[in-house]
Amino acid sequence: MIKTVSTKPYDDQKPGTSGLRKKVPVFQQPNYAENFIQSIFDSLEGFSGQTLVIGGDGRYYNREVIQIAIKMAAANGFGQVLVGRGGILSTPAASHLIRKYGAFGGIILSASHNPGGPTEDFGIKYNVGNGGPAPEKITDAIFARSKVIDSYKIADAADINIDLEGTQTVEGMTVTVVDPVTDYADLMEQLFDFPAIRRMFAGGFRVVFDAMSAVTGPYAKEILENRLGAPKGSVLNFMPLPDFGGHHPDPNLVYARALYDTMMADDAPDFGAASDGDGDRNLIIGRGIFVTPSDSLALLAANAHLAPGYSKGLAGIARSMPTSGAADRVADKLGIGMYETPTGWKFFGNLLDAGKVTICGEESAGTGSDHVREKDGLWAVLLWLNILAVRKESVIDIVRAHWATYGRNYYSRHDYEEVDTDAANGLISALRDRLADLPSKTFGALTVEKADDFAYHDPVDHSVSEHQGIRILFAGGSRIVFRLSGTGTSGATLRVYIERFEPDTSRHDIETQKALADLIAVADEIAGIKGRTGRSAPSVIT
Ligand code: VG1
Ligand code: CO
Repeated sequence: MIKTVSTKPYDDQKPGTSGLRKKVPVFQQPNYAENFIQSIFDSLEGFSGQTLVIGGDGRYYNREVIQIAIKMAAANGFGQVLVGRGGILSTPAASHLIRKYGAFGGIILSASHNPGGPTEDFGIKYNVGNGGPAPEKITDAIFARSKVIDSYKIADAADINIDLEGTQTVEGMTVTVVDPVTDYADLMEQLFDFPAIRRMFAGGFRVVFDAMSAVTGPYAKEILENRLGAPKGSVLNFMPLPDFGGHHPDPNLVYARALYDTMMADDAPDFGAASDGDGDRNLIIGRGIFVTPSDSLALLAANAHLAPGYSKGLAGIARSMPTSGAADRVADKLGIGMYETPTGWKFFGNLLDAGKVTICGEESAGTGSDHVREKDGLWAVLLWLNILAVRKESVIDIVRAHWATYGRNYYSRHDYEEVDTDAANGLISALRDRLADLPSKTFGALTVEKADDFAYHDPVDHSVSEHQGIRILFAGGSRIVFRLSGTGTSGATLRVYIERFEPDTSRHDIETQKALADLIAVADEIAGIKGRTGRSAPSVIT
């Protein structure tokens, strides 16, 4: 039986950089998840009889919302739901399933790199038929709908057994429970030279992958250990846990500190990597060297042709605006297009669909390609391994050679988390007010060349996205970017992105924070970070 349930709207269901993210107790309010899911369906057209992919990163509340989403899909007229066994699908695997099975779209339940648990974070994101996050036009429509919604539809049916592979039926709709790993692992096998990586492992190359008790565990076990023959135990923390073992599943130098320490030790393995809660981010550390995500994007783009899936070369590269310009230098040398987009993977979709770019990346540890429409943590790890297997050099040697060829973009991001929302908004609007008089001002040895509030003009659908971050560009190529996070769930997070280009090879060995010290000081001078936020230091430096 299909029930129509009356409901009252909530006013805070605005999707952020990557879907709607809130604390679990917020999602547990009466009809909160139902309202948002119905608002998604009400903003779409033409899905009757079509397929919807549903899965999540296994965090607390995942299984409950999966049941709701399946029953609501049935009541709203979908013909089939594909769901990962146990409700598990990494974000890139969900993207792949949507594409592979020609689904109408997908609902991904995740708050990505945010912690999980009864009082931590949960999230719902809608992906469209190309497998990528819904563009702003749709997320704006969902938000508008959520503010006026007065009823939702749901099948009054027993729970679906999501742990049993195979087919069940709910109100005439087919529910197919699939293995979450197989299709994705098969795709990786098509893109990369598995025999070469297997030989490298057999030759004693040592890899360690930290799944951070999040969704990539089963994927990494299957691909690295089972299919590629890495020794058992190469994948750490491989059981997805609803609270990620109490850890913060964000693969950066703060939350993946143990991996970093392992990789800096004398007897370090050859290659270390980690992924985040939903499997779309990657951390790459070679023995004795952390590779910044911005450098990793540039290095992967420069070497991608060594992997079978990219042997024809790249059509172009895209990066989010705050990501360093290292990849631009590679695009320049390859003579291919370079695109600068706002933060968030949804802005890459059109460029990928139009065939303008092959590889995309963000400074926040996201890299990916046209194989899916999400960033993809394990994909980046496997591309790195493929490159290492072909070049037979160490990570550190490859990185140094890259800097020698292209120059080094020193880069760091300083995050001030959970600051007062008014203070954060005040800081940004004060910067905005000063944009006109900053050019040609000097700060020590630095002269401002240009200052603006980044706006993106999509070259494919010509949509415009404004207010995507304050950029202060200095003569000589140094840069400071200020923006507020769109993924947090309490207070505001100020992100300050700092970059300096160094062409001189003899100056490629400076400790990053030292190399950027003058810019870090200027960032505070221009924005008044300490004065406005009351913080004397960032909460996280990546
Ligand atoms: C952050 C990152 C951004 C990334 C987004 C989603 O957004 O800066 O680059 O795309 O998270 O990543 P924000 O608005 O907080 O800066 V995750 O791994 O959801 O999927
Ligand atoms: Co993520």
